[in-house]
Amino acid sequence: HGIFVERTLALIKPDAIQNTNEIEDMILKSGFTILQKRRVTLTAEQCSDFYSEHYGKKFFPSLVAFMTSGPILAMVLARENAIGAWRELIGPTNSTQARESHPESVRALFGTNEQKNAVHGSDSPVSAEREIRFFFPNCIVEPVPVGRPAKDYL
Ligand code: DGI
Repeated sequence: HGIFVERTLALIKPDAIQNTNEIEDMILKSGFTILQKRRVTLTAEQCSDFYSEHYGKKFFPSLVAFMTSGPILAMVLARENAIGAWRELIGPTNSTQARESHPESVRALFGTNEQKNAVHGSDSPVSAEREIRFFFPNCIVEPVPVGRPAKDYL
């Protein structure tokens, strides 16, 4: 019962890493708590593992090349309905389309096209659990009641 915080994985991709401060401001103004933060540069093998659901698609090689082209920032975000709320804030996958339909979204503001789209967000609870563990193996991912001190769920 009650209101439960949820966690999601956010990535700031290489094309938007210089906009980290503005994106973090949007995250905090939307009521998220940033529980964990880690700057990493993925190897092609790590990136292929992270995006394994897209293996074999025609854009997969360029997706991996792009995502390994520089540092990314991985964050665990917490909020009520964090997964849906972060997907809403980032907007549609294609940044060009996002500028038409969701002009205030992160992808509209900081992305370029369907590949260079500034940020990632988990699309379901199962994905969020897997993706949080991928970057933060020690992070507890079960939802916990609002009001619990942050240190209890780091
Ligand atoms: O969950 P999303 O990131 O919104 O989208 P997704 O899981 O379908 O795709 C993962 C990433 O792969 C996406 O952020 C950008 C890239 N991508 C998806 N579809 C295309 C694509 N890149 C290219 N070049 N072309 C595509 O059709």
